[in-house]
Amino acid sequence: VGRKRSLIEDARKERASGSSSPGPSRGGENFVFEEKEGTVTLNIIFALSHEKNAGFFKTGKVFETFEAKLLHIESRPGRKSKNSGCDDLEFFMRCEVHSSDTDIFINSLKRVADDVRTIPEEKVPWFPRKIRDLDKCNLLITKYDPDMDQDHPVSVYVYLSNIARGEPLPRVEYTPEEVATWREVYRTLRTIYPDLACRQFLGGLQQLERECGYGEDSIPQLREVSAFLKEKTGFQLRPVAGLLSARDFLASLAFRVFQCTQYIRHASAPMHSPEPDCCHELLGHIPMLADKEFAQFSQEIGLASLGASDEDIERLSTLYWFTVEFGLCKQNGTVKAYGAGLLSSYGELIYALSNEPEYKPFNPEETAIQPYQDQTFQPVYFVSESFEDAKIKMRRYSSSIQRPFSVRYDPFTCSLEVLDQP
Ligand code: HBI
Ligand code: NLE
Ligand code: FE
Repeated sequence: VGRKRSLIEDARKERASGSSSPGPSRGGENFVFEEKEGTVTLNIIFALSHEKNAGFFKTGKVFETFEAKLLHIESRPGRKSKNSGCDDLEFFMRCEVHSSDTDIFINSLKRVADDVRTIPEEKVPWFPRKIRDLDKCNLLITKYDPDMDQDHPVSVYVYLSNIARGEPLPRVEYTPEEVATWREVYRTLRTIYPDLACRQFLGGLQQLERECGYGEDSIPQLREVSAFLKEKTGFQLRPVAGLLSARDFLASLAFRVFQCTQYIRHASAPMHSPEPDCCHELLGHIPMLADKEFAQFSQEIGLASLGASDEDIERLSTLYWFTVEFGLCKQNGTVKAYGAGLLSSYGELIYALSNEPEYKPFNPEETAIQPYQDQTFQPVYFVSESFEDAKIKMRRYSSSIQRPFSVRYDPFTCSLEVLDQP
């Protein structure tokens, strides 16, 4: 199980190394760096106060003495200057020294500069800070071709730039055969929704039918649906050519952007598709994203994922899987579906709400490590008491994820404020 993960990570590292910017953003203890052919790379921060003006040249002398190879240098106003108005400067330097000289080199710097510290290499994975950065979050894992053998997906990378360029969402001319598939999916699902779907979903779908042209006769276009959602919960859609890496997919949720596929499943299998398609997005996700509470829940998973470790991404995407995709909840004493993967699959929706599968109460610590199935029905479903309850539990879980910073979303600028923790 799991979606072609090594591919994801390789490509991500490639991208990260292309766009990484060194910066003196995080402090730490003296840090031993990777050793290569007798040299080590150090990231050093030190301060020079006003009185120590000549200090800069003295530090240069230390670099010269130890034959330190300077790789990068930056300066910024130091901490003291902010409080006392005196103009000290803080320097960030990245350099290579002989491994055996490391300690004496740092000690020599300490004699001529203040607050000498070494800091670890940037270990936080890159993440988008502004909504237009999402143009870099298009790491495609599989481009789905419904006519192709399921076992042989093609891997490609596609970089769309809709957000940055403000391009309108592309319209798709669906063939009569494709519309016929949509009709069949819509018609069969519509008959079982009233019994099996949660209240919020039914409300959303009714609104879409009234206000957004939802119905069995045509496949709704992303442009209209996106405008509808924007008014309801601020979510907007952007087109994507297939399955994205979990990191990129979750990151877009932080900005209330939902990445949507536009192709449709093969006519021969209208009741279940292992990969997302427009039936899944339009019928499964969109009605739920029109609910305020649920929209908030989705965004919060996205915010928790930003800059998280690979292990945390894995757990968050499992949580996303068992809630947003395959979640069940209690309503008026009965169990209903709210997961999009269920609400877009006639086969699995019936199965999930039959007596066959195992149910477990939703509990993030446990749910996060449950193995999941992405080619056929789930072996187990997690039942939430309510969205409110799921949100509170999820918040508690997210706050336990260790990150050396915290993020806050600014809805006015659609960007993140990233706060270094004291
Ligand atoms: N990409 N386009 C697309 N749609 C998804 O639903 C999706 C994805 N990539 C990853 C993913 N889902 C899962 O890993 C989630 O659990 C995050
Ligand atoms: N199994 C779902 C469906 O048939 O619509 C799609 C799941 C996508 C994660
Ligand atoms: Fe989905």
